Amino acid sequence: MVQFPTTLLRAALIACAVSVLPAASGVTIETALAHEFKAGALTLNHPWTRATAKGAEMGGGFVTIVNAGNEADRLIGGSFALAGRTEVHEMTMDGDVMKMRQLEGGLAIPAGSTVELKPGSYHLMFMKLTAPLEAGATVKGSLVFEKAGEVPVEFAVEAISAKAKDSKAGGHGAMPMGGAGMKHGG
Ligand SMILES: [Cu+2]
Repeated sequence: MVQFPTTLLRAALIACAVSVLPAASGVTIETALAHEFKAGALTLNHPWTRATAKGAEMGGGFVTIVNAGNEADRLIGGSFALAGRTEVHEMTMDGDVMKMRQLEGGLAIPAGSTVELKPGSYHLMFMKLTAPLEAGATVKGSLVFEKAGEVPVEFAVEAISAKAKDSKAGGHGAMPMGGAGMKHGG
């Protein structure tokens, strides 16, 4: 009869739990909330953000950008009516630590490509929020491109628990910003 020490078993269970990787798939888009904005060859699908807890200072902005043209562009910034400042960010996992950094040169939107800004990945970072974001609301803002210029959009505010299907990490809203385990650069 073979018996595993319980500590070993427990370690194995924990290893299993943390090794569950997010499945690769697109962002869930609620049909009822689907909306899009166009600027030349660019289509901005379903800009959205997440409701925030009272006192939250930051939020994440997400959108799918389709470049149907044959010229590359770059997302270099944005704006959000309820934020003091908006930056283009990248989130990566370093082991089990989430790291975010500002993409100083912007985010490349190659010709004929689709680029997703989604939780756990590229996102707009809304800094210095001036009011809590309430689910169900829409908030005016914009995306700024190197070539297409500033494109006005409206961000749908989704539930605080809303996340892309493929993002176990959750990113903004799921975790207190700047909390333990998260390093925020810049
Ligand atoms: Cu960020």
